[in-house]
Amino acid sequence: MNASVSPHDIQTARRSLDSAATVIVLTGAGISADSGVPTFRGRGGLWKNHRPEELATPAAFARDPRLVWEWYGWRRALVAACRPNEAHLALARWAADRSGVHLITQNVDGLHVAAARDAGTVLELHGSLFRTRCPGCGATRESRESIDASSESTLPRCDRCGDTLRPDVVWFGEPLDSHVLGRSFELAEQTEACLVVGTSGVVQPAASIASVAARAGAALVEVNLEPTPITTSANVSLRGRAAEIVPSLVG
Ligand code: BJW
Ligand code: ZN
Repeated sequence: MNASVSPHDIQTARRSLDSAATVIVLTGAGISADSGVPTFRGRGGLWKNHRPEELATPAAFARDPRLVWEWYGWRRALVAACRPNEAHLALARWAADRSGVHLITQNVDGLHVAAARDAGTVLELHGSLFRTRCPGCGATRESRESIDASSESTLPRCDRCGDTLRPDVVWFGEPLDSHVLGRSFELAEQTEACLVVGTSGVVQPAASIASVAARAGAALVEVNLEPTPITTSANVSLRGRAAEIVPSLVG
C-alpha cells in the first residue's frame, strides 16, 4: 500500500462506498496516467510547447486544423497502445458485480469502456478520441486509422459532404452533450456516495458534478496525487496513485 495513505483512511472510505446504495465515480486524466496516457496539466502536459488550452479549442481548429490534427493523431497513436490499468479494471468489475454504480469520465481515451463488461454503463462527458464529427453535416463515426497531418489536404474528410472532419471531443467554449450531462447531474443529485479519481477539478461543468453530489449529501471520497479544489468538500482524501488505491477501495 502507498506509504502516504493510512489503512484507517482506506477503511473509512471503503465503508462509505460499501454502505451507499448508489455511487457515482467521476474520473479524470490521472486514472489513465498509470496506463501511460499523459495528463493535461502539470508535468508532461505540454506537447511541442503548446498547452492543451491552446489546442483544444474551436478557434485553434479554425486557425490551423493541421496542427490540431497533428496533436490528436499523436495522441490517438499513443492511446491506442495503452491498456486499462488496475483502477479501470477494478471499477469495471465493481460496476458489473453490484447495482447502483455509475462511471462518469472526462477522459476521451476509451479505457473505461475497454475495461467495462457493459460499455453502456460509462458516461463519457468530453467525447472520444476515436470518433470523428463533420462540422458541415454533423455526421459522426468511429475512427481508429492513423492520421496523416502532413498537410491540410491529407486530413480526414467527410464522405458525405467533403468537409474536413474534426475529433468528436468537447473543446473549451463548447457545450457538452446535453443527455450525457443531464444524466450525470441527475445521478449526482441522487447519489449516496461519490468517488472522484485523478482529476484536477478545474474544468467546468464536469467538476461541479462532485460538488453537486456533496451538496446533496453524498459522502465524497477523493483519490489524487495532490490536493485539488474538490479536496475541501471531501470526507476522505487519499493521496496516491489511482492504480494502487482504487482496487483497495472497490476490490
Ligand atoms: C493522478 C495520477 C495518478 C496524475 N493517480 N491521480 C465556470 C467557471 C470557470 C470557467 C468555466 C465555467 N464554466 C465553463 C467554463 C469554461 C471552461 C472551463 O472549465 N475552463 C476552466 C479551465 C477555467 N469549460 C468549458 O469551456 C466547457 N464548456 C462549457 O462550459 O460550455 C458552456 C456552453 C454552453 C452552451 C453553449 C456553449 C457553451 C468545455 C470543457 C471541455 C474540456 N475539454 C478538455 C479537452 C477534451 C478533448 C481532448 O482530450 O483533447 O477535456 S480540456 C481537458 O481538461 C480535457 C479533460 O477531460 C479536462 C479535465 O482534465 P483532468 O482530467 O482534470 O486532467 P488534469 O491533467 O488537469 O489533472 C489530472 C489530475 O490527476 C491531477 O490532479 C493530478 O494530480 C492527478 N493525477 N496522476 C491519481 N497516477
Ligand atoms: Zn459532412
